[in-house]
Amino acid sequence: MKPKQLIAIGAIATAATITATLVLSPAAESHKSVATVDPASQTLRQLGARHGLYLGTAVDMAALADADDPQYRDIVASEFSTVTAENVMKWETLEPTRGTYNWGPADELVDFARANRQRVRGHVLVWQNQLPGWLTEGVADGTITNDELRDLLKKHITDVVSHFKGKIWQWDVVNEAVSDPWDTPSTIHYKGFWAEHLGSEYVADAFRWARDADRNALLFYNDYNIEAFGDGSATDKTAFVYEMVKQFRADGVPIDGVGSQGHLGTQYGNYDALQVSAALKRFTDLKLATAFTEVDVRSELTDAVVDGSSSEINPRLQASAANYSALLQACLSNRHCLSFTVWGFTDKYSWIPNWSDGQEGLANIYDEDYQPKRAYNTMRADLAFSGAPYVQPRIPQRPRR
Ligand code: 9MR
Repeated sequence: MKPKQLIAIGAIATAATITATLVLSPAAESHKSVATVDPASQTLRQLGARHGLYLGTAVDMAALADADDPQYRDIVASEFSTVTAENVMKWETLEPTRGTYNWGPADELVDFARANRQRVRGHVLVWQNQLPGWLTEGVADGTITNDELRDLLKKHITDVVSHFKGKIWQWDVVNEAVSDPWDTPSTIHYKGFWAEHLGSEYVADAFRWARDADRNALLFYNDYNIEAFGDGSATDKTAFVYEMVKQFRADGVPIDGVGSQGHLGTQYGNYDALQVSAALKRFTDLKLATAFTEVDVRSELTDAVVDGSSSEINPRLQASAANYSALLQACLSNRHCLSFTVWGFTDKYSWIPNWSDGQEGLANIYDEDYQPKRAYNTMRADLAFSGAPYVQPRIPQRPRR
């Protein structure tokens, strides 16, 4: 690629960063034709900017505020161009007491992002987990009827989206609304608190209410285990989500994108970039954007791993890196894949050990001491050595509807 063309791409994204960070190789200097980057000197966000791709992380606000752990804050600021609140934009945190909002921690993240020229993914407006006790208890004891519940959901979406209006790039409007093949029945269905009380129509309503409150934020449906299509049968979760959003498009429901979380485990084998890119293409052929929203790739912590056996640990780190790479390459292959967010960057604060009772871990791209792992370097290599014609810069505008 000629230096001139690279500068043109820089004009679309962040010209200053890109032109400043490109390094001409000695060969290019003599032939004036090829420009390469030195990935060893580039951060994820710098390398992503070459493609107009935003690299993100979920942020643990307690870690960000911890004065004894400045490295956490430094890495969030230097490596990433978009941030997601890991927990502080969830309903239980935002409205712990009915009618009294606690915006503080979420506002802090938005301010941090602004100071560091980062975009914010809003997570999450509607989910069956991390709901405030007053809401779930009120429904359980009958003091909140289903009609009132619907009104409360509308109010919640309206209040939250209005509060952050103009500050959120992408909202996860509805999260994890559909079941998994291991649930009963195994045929995929709408699951959880909201579907049980309001029926499946709440999903489309949530998008309409969010759009009414902020016409510029991109509105996403977000879920896990939708990285690739299965056999298209009634147990294929990706196919179910695809049909759902296709219907939304046909009905004029204001949805802009599908977030594929990317919570993977090395014990389940490796995805390859082509099958993941095929899935992204099917979604973007519906004129929807996509994003990877919560990527981490965990491993089983056998006794040997815990004891530090490198012959047990290394294959896990390699498999983890290969999965990060498959998702990132797929995202690079599709110009409507707008961002690639990891669900925390360091094993130090990962949700995995808690969730798995200490059975799984090693899921992130830095270890507990902030040493970058193979996955981090693999991601940088993917970003550094990818280019046209298969890798296209993102389109900066909103997707057409
Ligand atoms: O990482 C989050 C963890 O700290 C919380 O305890 C947990 C509660 O359910 O939620 C985690 O984040 C989830 C995200 O909001 C939605 N997708 C799955 C994530 C991992 O559970």
